[in-house]
Amino acid sequence: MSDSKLIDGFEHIPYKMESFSEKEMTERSKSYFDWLEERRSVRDFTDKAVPKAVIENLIKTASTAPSGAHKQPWTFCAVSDPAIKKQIRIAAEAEEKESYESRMSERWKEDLKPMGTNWQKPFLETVPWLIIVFKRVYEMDGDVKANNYYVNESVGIATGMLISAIHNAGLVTLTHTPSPMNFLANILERPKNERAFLLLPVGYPSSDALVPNNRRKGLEEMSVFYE
Ligand code: IYR
Repeated sequence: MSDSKLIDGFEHIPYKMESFSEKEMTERSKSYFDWLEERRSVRDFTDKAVPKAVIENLIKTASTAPSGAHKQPWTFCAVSDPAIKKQIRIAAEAEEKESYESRMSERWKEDLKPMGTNWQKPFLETVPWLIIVFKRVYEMDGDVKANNYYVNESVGIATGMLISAIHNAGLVTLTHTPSPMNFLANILERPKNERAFLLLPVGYPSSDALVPNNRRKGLEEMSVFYE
């Protein structure tokens, strides 16, 4: 490329993007907020199919996230195979049952009451797709382990972008955190450098889906401006 430049021997290319007037910027930032404000975590899904091409686009969007030294330390496993979904449900419910019955503190369970959640996870089988996000803790450079950087931050950001992409597609999800999650690496036969990070069921909300009447913190409760 003619206007590219070498910095320390590495190619850098000009960055161009559209910018907006302050009025447009204010309107766009407001409408983006209004739109994301509509997003809710949903636990009741239909089995209506979602095209694979949509899931591929969602995953590609997540992978646009910034990451430590651009290592992109993530692997997204997309499961539509009913037999694998069933295996995941059985294993997740076994862990969840144990957690709800003996691993979680009383206070934790009390805090979860408004969410209307329990150890049963039928949605793991109902939904057309499960996306299981794995973090890649290290890469193998020959037979030497090379640790990735800011892995939790990077994969957390990518997952956030995935969640907004799911919302943008008119679909719903839930950040499901079965604990411990190592059964996912076993079922999906992932290599040793990958650890399960989050499980996101993706599909349509059922017509009678209910969500908790949560209120979000207002700006003054969750921000401080220093001007
Ligand atoms: N892992 C359990 C429990 C759970 C924990 C929190 I913190 C939540 O916000 C919701 C659920 C589960 O997925 O049900």
